[in-house]
Amino acid sequence: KKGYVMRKCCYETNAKRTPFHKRSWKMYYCTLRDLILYLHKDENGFKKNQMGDNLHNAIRIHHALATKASDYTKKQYVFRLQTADQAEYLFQTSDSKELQSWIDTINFV
Ligand code: I3P
Repeated sequence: KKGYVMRKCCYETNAKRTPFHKRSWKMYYCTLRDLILYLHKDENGFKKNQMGDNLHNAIRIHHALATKASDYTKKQYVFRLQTADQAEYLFQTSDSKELQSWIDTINFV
């Protein structure tokens, strides 16, 4: 699965709260491959990096959980991603269909 999403970091590894200057929403072209979610600047970044570098902007989703962020009311179509190493992110998708599709893809991959 691939597509544009907005992402906000909430907690880093080991449930450490993301500092204020790193908590803003940013747009990424997001792709999922081999249990890793890659966050590219745009589609060209994806084409350049598809061989698998850019690891600092990659989220391992093995034993991760995606759930609708119904408690987050500032934006629509947002899901929360909790990783095995206790990082946490919010992702905003474009509509309810995309929201469910990302959640299912991450949870049932
Ligand atoms: C953050 C930015 C985020 C906001 C976050 C701010 O500031 O405004 O949009 O999250 O609030 O810290 P900056 O751009 O200076 O990094 P919301 O959109 O969810 O409000 P937070 O610290 O309460 O997460």
